[in-house]
Amino acid sequence: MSSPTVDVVVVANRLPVDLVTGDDGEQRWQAAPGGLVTAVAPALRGRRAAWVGWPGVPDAAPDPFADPAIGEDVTLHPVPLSTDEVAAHYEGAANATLWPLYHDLIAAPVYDRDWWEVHRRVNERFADAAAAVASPGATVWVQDYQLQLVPRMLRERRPDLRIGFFLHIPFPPVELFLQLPWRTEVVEGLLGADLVGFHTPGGARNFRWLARRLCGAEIDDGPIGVREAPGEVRLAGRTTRVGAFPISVESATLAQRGADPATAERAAELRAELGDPETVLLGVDRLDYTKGIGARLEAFGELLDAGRLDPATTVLVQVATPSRERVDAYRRTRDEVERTVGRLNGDHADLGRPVVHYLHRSLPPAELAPLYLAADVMLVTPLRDGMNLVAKEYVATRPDDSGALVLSEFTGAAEELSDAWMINPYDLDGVADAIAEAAAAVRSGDDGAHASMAALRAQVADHDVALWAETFLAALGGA
Ligand code: ADQ
Repeated sequence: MSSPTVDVVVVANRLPVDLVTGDDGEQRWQAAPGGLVTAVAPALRGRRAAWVGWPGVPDAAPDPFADPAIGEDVTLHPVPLSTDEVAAHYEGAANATLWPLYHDLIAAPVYDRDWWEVHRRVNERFADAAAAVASPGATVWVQDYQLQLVPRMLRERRPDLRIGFFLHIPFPPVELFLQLPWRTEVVEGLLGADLVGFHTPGGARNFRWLARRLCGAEIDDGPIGVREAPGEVRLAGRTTRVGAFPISVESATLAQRGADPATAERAAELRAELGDPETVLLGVDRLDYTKGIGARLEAFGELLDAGRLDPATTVLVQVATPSRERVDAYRRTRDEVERTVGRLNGDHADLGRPVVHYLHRSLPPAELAPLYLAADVMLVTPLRDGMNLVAKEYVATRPDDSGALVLSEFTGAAEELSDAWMINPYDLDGVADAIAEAAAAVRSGDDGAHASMAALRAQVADHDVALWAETFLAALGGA
């Protein structure tokens, strides 16, 4: 099937629907979990659009199709990956090389030349697929760290296209980035775009500096604004703009869900099921070593050990989505988290009353909302995170100014949510103090805590994900 007129093409590692095999052995498409669909899909509505991505299972090569969950106007173009390509490109170059390198070397990146060779080939396949579907002069929006080589490859194939790229993870400090054996190739790959977007001005500045250092590009040294005033990088007669576009959540939808009496009712039930504790602490994350789950558990344990929190009246709920379970570092992280949960419960729980309730699974949004309402203190403690949508979801879902957000300063979200209880996740005393203070402030209905939550809610209500997509696409249109 060909798509004769496609004005906008999204190119992402995954399609917005996954091919899954049901209990009956039949394969069918199921809405893919994750924020990218929610973030990008609304921008495609009402436009003739295509989405190019991997269907999520090795060796599957279905024909292009449309899915009612995404919209009849959006043609989905599967890019097949073999089992070996999933291992080398996705689990290898993307998740064992680039992911740890871009997250401050929390885990040691593996620099494997064979993986990179496959990674390059897979990026070419995505570029070929995008080049084949885009109409003349169409806009192509390439997403994330797995596809950084695509903008240049696509420009070589289709110089008529308007190409945008957005990086969902942090762009690292320049000294760390310089470790990458393929550093120039990555920067040149991104410079194929007309607009390169990051969550924060810092990421954009790092990239601009590297474009000069590694490619000899001419750059302007001016400040880079948020959602406006991108910087410029000029190379070989072309200009690439680089800017900061902090992603967000569907604030109004979440607020509506949070204000629904059924959500409040379920939240009350949840608190009762937890034994009606005075204080509920909550963590919701993909089970990833970047998320700092260990740090928050350790800090919580120290508060219990020191008698600063009472195990009879405090519980911590940790929901952790299984993630990248075939990558070694993720298996180790899971083991460590589960060992710590076991130790904390062994030391502090009573029969039938755990102090840490741990779920290793994903919850549907309808079940996350009551949890957010039930939580007095939300713990978002990553060692490094591009943005962190969970922090924004918690704030957007709260129906009033109660509750508290403990937030790592190493998240992109910290630049906007400056009224949170800010922590350095490497400073366990500081994490413990912030948790104890936030819990006490919520318990006593402290005015300052209410004012903080009011400011956080206003920030997220005014800066939702639609604004993110609109400002990026508007800047790309003007590029
Ligand atoms: P992630 O690393 O996946 O995203 P995050 O921004 O927190 O991190 O988004 C996770 C999403 O998954 C949220 O919408 C959250 O509700 C959901 N989720 C997490 N755990 C869940 C669970 N147990 N059950 C159900 N849902 C769960 C990457 C970057 C981030 C960046 C986003 C978007 O690493 O820094 O914010 O992309 O750009």
